[in-house]
Amino acid sequence: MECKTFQVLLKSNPEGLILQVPKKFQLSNSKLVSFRPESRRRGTKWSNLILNKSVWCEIFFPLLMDRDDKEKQMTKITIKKGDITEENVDTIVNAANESLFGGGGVDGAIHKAAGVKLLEECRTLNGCKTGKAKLTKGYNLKAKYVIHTVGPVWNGGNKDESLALKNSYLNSLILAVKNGIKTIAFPAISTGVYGYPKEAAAKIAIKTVSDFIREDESIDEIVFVLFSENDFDLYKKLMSE
Ligand code: AR6
Repeated sequence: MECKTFQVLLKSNPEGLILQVPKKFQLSNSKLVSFRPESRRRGTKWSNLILNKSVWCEIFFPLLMDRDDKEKQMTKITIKKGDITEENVDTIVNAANESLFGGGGVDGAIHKAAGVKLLEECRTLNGCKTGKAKLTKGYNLKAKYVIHTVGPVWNGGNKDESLALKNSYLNSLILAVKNGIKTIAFPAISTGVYGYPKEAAAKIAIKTVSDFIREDESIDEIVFVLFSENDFDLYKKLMSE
């Protein structure tokens, strides 16, 4: 008989003992066949089942049913080479400046494609601090919304630029979730006019997004839209590591 082992974790709480199994599986019944202490593996999503044992366990494959439907609901991260203004997603993210009054680069392209109404709405927002994010409608864009975030200006790396860049991605994702957004496209924030080194910025972008979707599965798809072939190749390389 084919046998596969999975880590499960038991936790004590006032209701009894909670068995956590990787989220893609559910137990078809609760027969546990052997027990083994293990350290918790990073990067696995867990779901809870109430059981009456208090140790790590191995479970035979026939006792598990693959939850294909659940798996499909997990957030997908994709990369694409192209112009973010063309993206057919719920929201695109703009790499803006603190005034939110438009500018060059992706900001200029987004304002041009969305039309003057975007600038009118941006004028009502009182700007946006570095690392924060604000939401507007998308107007003439395919995207229903634009999330405007302000990445850090690169200043040599000793001015908390990495934290500010992480916050730009994180606050954009938090705002997206608050607004029920299911699909979101990001440009490579801060890596143009603001001069953030591309590889360091890409690592922060990928890590922040990956960490976020481990905790929150409500977004269906996150797309990194890279404007140049080089940026696309860089993300491709980092995503495969
Ligand atoms: N689609 C996708 N990515 C793009 C597009 C596009 N249409 N156009 C440029 N990029 P930047 P920053 C890429 O300079 O560094 C503005 O003036 C570009 O190749 O747009 O955060 C704002 O008003 C680069 O990889 O944004 C601010 O003042 C990335 O988008 C300042 O620039 C970001 O480059 C913000 O600078």
